[in-house]
Amino acid sequence: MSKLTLAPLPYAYDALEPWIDEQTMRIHHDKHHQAYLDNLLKAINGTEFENVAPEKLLASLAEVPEKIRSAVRNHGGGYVNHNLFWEIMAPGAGGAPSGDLAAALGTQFGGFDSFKQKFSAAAAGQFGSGWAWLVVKRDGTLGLYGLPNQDNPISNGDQAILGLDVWEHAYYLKYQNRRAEYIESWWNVVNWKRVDELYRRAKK
Ligand code: MN3
Repeated sequence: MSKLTLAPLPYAYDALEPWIDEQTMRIHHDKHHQAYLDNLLKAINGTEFENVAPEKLLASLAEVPEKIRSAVRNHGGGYVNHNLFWEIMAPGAGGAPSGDLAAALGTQFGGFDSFKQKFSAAAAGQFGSGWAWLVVKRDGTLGLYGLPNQDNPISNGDQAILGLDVWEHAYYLKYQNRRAEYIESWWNVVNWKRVDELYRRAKK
């Protein structure tokens, strides 16, 4: 049996108000995230992969048997992606990063505002369900792109340090079809301290 569990949110359900509403956080974490975990467990329990970290499975999907590959990709991706999502947000956060990450964003994207604009555009332009990602590539440089569904950058060999969920379940209750407004609001809850930690860890 896999030992994976759903960690509680690192803050209260209403802590990200008014940017992300309590009901959305409750359903998103307790129902959607839980379902990704449940379905991942259904796929891997009783197989030789039940004690393999889902990140490791996502990093080498080709080696996962076809029978459970889609489940691992979609539900394992959903499980891993949301673990990151909760921790890169925090109440009273937002603003701009500092330190090494700020410098790298400046060099690679022409400054923080320009990075923000490009990341928002990737999130807004993701057709249908998916995520916008800021990643550290194998060579240590940053990358920015959107991916469909629950695909995680680790399947491309990249380490995600920031992700924005643009599935409708992430914003529809409060923002309905106004994805751009959700994206704009989301910047107010980005936990740059945590993103910078993930950046420095990924660079090692
Ligand atoms: Mn989601």
